[in-house]
Amino acid sequence: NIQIEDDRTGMSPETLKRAFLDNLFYIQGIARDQATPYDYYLALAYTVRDRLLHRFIKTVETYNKRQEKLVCYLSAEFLMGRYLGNNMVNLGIYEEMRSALADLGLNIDEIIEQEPDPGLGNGGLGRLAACFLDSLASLEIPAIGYGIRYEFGIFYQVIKDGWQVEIPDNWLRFGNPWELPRPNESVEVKLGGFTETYHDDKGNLKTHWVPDRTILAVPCDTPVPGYKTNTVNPLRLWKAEASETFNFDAFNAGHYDRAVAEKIDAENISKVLYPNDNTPAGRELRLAQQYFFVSASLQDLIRIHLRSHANLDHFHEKTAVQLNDTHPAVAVAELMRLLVDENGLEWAKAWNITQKTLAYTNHTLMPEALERWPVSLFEKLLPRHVEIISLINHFFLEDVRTWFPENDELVGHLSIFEEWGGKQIRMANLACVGSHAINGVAALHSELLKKDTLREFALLWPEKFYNKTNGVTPRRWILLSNPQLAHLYDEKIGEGWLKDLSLLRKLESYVDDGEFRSRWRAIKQENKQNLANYILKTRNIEVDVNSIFDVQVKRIHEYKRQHLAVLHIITLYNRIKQNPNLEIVPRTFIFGGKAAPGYFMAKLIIKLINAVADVVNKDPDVRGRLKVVFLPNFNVSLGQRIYPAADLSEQISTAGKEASGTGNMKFAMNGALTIGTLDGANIEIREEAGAENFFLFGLTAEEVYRLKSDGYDPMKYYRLNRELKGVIDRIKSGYFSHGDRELFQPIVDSLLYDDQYLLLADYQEYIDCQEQVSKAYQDQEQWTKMSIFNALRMAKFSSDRTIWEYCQEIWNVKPVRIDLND
Ligand code: 26R
Repeated sequence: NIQIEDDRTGMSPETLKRAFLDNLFYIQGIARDQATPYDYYLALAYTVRDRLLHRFIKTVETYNKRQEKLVCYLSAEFLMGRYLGNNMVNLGIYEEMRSALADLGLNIDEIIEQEPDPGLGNGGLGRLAACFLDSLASLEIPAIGYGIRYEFGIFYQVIKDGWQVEIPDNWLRFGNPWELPRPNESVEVKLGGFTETYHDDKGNLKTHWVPDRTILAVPCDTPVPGYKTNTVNPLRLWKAEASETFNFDAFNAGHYDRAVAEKIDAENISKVLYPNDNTPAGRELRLAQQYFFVSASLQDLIRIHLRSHANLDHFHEKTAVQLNDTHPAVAVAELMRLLVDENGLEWAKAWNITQKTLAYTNHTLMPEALERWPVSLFEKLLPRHVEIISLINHFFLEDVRTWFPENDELVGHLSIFEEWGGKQIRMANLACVGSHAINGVAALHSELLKKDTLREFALLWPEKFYNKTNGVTPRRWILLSNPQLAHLYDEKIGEGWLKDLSLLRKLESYVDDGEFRSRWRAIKQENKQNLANYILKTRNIEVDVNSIFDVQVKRIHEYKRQHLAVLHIITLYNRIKQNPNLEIVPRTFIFGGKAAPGYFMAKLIIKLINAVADVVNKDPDVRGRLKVVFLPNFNVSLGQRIYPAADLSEQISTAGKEASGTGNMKFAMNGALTIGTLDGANIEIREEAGAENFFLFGLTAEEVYRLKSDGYDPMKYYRLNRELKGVIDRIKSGYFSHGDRELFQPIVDSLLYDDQYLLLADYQEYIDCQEQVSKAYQDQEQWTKMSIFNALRMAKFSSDRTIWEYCQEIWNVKPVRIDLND
């Protein structure tokens, strides 16, 4: 009985090598001596893809047969990062492939670097969606991710003269080997027009939507494999195209120019990701994007359901739809429309199904980030949905009035419509009313939601509120990013930790093993060296790998307080200038992150970081004790380089402002110590790591609230704190701006006269805490122990734990094992 491995499915290095060469020849159509690194990338990608497809097709087939409940994750953003390395890891063929390529004289790491970063997201929310897809497939949960196939993802950031400059991210330019377009499963999405009523054949009054345009939504599926499971779930992203019927009519009528213009209009819907994170962009096109992917996804789900059920009566028993923030909240109205207008269900029955299907995750407490759409704009695009939302609101408020008579204030807070200042639709209220579950993303955040942002809903429906503390996938954020660390774990306890991160606790006794600790330090040192090489190559700055790598990477936002870290740098700089022989523990400050293109203050903070870097890095008095580096274009791939190389993780947001944070988890898993406030998931990270292994400073959320209501005066801190005054005066003087006193004036003014994020109130405690950090770093043995405890105690922050909780408490779904021989 001879077994021959198939070239498309075989996993041995010999077969992989043959398949790779075959793809290079027959897919890329190129001879080996002509092939570029990108040809090698594509040949390798297709080799990996073949092995995915085999499992993908089996997975979909199994789901159709078994008819278990399906999770649908609706998200305007999926920040996936590169696929190639991750897919090889999850298929369990990374090492085999490395040796197959090495035989051909090729380096796998260089090939992996050829892939453009699929950056279809802004930051935390989009990356969370990507980690969730990895965990869903790894836990063998039937799931689909639904979103938009943006032609241009998050812009590419370059730094020119210290300023951020945005370059379009044309990530599809050289093709995308991972996606499978499914034009035959396209659906039509309507927009604009008006509504009219009519009587159906039974004499019932019905409403009919007459749109003024129809867009074709074409699904493109990307297979998402689980870690060492046979499950491969689809990420289904919708691409907008002009609908064929429309094209035909317009062209036939002889309006060639108009037809072309409308075709471009249609394609614009999935053209570009809005680069805003926590700052509003109330544009019509953004609402069109949201409705476009929500409508297409819900139509898809209904079609899937009706393939094997006679009607939609039990839709909610087979489908759980999660709304990733309010970006897809129009789903509440759209599902009602599809059920009532298009499928003839009664309103009450449809409403029951809708509420039981949908659940809503809130990701921000920033008031300016709560989505509101002017009714006039909504009506123009979605006239039928405004009617449906009005009806939902009418029935809802009727109930509220019977439960709480004569409480107009409560009604005002709960209403989906904001009446004053131009009528608006509050998307968070719509999401709450239409969902059976509402959750925040860290314990503190979920509490503040109930106490503050969604207080009235929590009073009304306490049983609807949950907490689901965020997590990140250890496959990408430990194994792929930090292979040396992963190897150390494998060596000591085998590979099981990647599926059950709590197994790392077994290693805790090694903190007392000097040999283990020096091995731990050697890994960190090598990671730091790799990053140092990257910094030299890309920025031409030499950094000392024995200095503290003090890192803050995340979107640039005033509430995240990158400029508080700058105040610390200038404090140290001023001390050195006063006493050039001062002994300080050397530090390398590393920053990275994008600013929303329209967010002036955030862009000025980037300029300030670079301006301070220019002065500090060049000043001979500093003599290498301080270095400041801004790494351009922070993205998933750069994160994979940075987190493993960090000694210190900066998590210094104003308490109560950062919903969770997820970078904080990636740092800690890779053995960085955190300096942080009691905000978001920092609180839980500290609980897990142990307070003695965490550098805590700053006001609590409660104290922030009280200080503000008592009347906060930042000027008081400036006047009373000489060192702080010295720092601010240094910026004011034009010292970092070639004598220009205007340039950073907006930052100085905002700190002295407003300071809504309380930098000055937290300044001294932050500086003192950083002093503690420096002291601790001087005892390398002790520091290493703290580092080890941090990394080993992060099991709670595996997204597997998070997803499992969603499955149990919100979605009510269970795993489906995929058998390839079925
Ligand atoms: C509506 C528009 C202005 C907009 C608002 C907010 C667009 C994008 C956002 C991004 C927000 C929702 C976001 O990314 N929030 C982050 O979600 C992470 C995952 O839950 C958290 O870890 C992080 O604290 C939070 O800021």
